[in-house]
Amino acid sequence: MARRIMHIDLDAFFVSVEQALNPNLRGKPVVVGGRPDRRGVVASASYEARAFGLHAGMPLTTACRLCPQATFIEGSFSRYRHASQKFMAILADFSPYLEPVSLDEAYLDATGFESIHGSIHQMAIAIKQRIKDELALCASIGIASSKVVAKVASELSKPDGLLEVADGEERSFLAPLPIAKLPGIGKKTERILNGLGINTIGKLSNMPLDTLKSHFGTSGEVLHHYANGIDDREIKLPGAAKSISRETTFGKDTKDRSQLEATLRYLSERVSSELRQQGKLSRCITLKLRYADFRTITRHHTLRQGSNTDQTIFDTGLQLLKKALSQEKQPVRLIGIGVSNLIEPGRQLDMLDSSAERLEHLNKAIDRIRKKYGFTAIQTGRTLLLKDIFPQSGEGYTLHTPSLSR
Ligand code: TTP
Ligand code: MG
Repeated sequence: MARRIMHIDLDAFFVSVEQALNPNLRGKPVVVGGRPDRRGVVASASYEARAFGLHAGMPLTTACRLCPQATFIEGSFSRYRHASQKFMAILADFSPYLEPVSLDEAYLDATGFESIHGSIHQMAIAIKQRIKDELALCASIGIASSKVVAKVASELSKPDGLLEVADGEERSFLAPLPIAKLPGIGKKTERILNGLGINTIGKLSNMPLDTLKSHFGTSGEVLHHYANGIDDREIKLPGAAKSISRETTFGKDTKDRSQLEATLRYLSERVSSELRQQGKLSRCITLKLRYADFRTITRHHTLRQGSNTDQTIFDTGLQLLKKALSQEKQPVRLIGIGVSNLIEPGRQLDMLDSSAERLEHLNKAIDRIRKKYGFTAIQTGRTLLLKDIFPQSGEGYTLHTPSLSR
């Protein structure tokens, strides 16, 4: 039986919460983002404001020029978080297979729920009605056999929409749409595809896989599948790791750079291997150091693009380590590295950097060998040094490497 996946997204979320609280604002051009005479951008624009060309990300000064009669509101994140919690609670009443994606967006697996509501379409109507009755907000819902098609459908149906794509109709539904409607196609990919004469999802779906791969590497394969309405991604229930980290306490406090760097390398490889096992990329790398006097510091770096390679995670950690050591002369008692802000690879199809792709292949090969022969079967020049520092026991080092936060 084909899956029935729903993508639910609230319309003009921040603005709609303000309109729900203040009926005078309903049906009018409203912008949340800040005062128009201040620096800043539009976070959310009502559909009445969008008619004047306003959209998220537009500088407020431009928004004010295009639509001076709009009401500009600073906004309050706690109000939006509160509304979001209520929204997710309503969805959870309908199916336990719920994956919140952002404050106002979620996937829900409704497969097999026809018998309860008459049809999945009826179920979606009931969800929209409860959101309207209890929150005075409007949701748009797409229903399809996969996440990607459901998301395109909900976006297309906005505002106050409901669009179901029947099983088997995925390709023909997507075909006439401009490529920018396909999740994961950013400005850069769009430009390259347009340069190749590809402007619709249908044309993209007919492009030979090899050609796509030659332009976009492994992301080309994802593009090919999405354009053909193929997407096996499951609904991911919350509770999966939000961060992964490893740390180790030295037997004896140390200032030895090579020992610190070798240990950091080892811990980075452990963390990135776990990331790859979970099929995730990380955008935030954190270094943790505890000094001899027990003072503990953490230093973060945010990557422009997500990564799960040993090299990127180690290199980033190393930069943070070098900086920290230049500022503090005490010996180190504990070193740790962590990754957070975890994302799925599908969300960064714009990864066009072939060196990043080569690293990904290399790391996958290393994982395969390690799975077969043990983690320390492969070592880099840096971690080899640990052999002299830590006695080896069986297959792995006797490093104390607890997972800190899960
Ligand atoms: P979206 O769902 O992208 O936008 P929206 O709900 O305002 O409008 P619609 O879904 O009808 O197209 O984002 C949800 C909220 O996230 C949005 O109300 C405000 C916030 N947001 C920002 O703060 N900055 C942004 O650039 C975007 C896109 C959204
Ligand atoms: Mg929205």
